[in-house]
Amino acid sequence: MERTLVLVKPDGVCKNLIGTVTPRFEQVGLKLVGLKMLRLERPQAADFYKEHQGQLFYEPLLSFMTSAPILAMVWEGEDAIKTARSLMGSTDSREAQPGTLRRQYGTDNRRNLTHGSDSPASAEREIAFFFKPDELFSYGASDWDLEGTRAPGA
Ligand code: IDP
Ligand code: MG
Repeated sequence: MERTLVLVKPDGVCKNLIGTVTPRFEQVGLKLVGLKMLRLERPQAADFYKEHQGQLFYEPLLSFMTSAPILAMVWEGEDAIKTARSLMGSTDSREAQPGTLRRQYGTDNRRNLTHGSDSPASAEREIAFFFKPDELFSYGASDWDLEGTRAPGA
């Protein structure tokens, strides 16, 4: 099963959209296996986005990403990387496909609500960036249903 890192960026958190964004990933069949809220420090944001160092938008991106808390999530499922990115839509919210999260709730090409890993290699790096192995969980759909294993009357 593939895993991908998804962030709700500061705009999504500040607009109270956590409860709007997360069900969308559940609805396409992905499973949440890791979750935390944190505020990025500038050096962390710089490291996370280091592939974009030197771009005109790099410094404003770091300011944006450190402006408020973010939600970091790991979603698991078949084709999780592509599935999550198609749900989000393309980078510029103004040009993203109608119905995508970025188009519905993002603002422009910087303030675009969510991040999603773009390849298995980035997913591996980005998941490890935010989560220790014991902060990620494996579980099945019926793991909670322990009735058959209980002693009578318990
Ligand atoms: P992605 O998030 O769709 O993978 P990337 O090209 O990896 O897009 O860019 C990382 C982030 O940098 C974007 O999500 C967006 O917040 C910001 N960004 C990308 N291109 C621009 C731009 O041209 N102007 C302003 N911000 C940008
Ligand atoms: Mg990217």
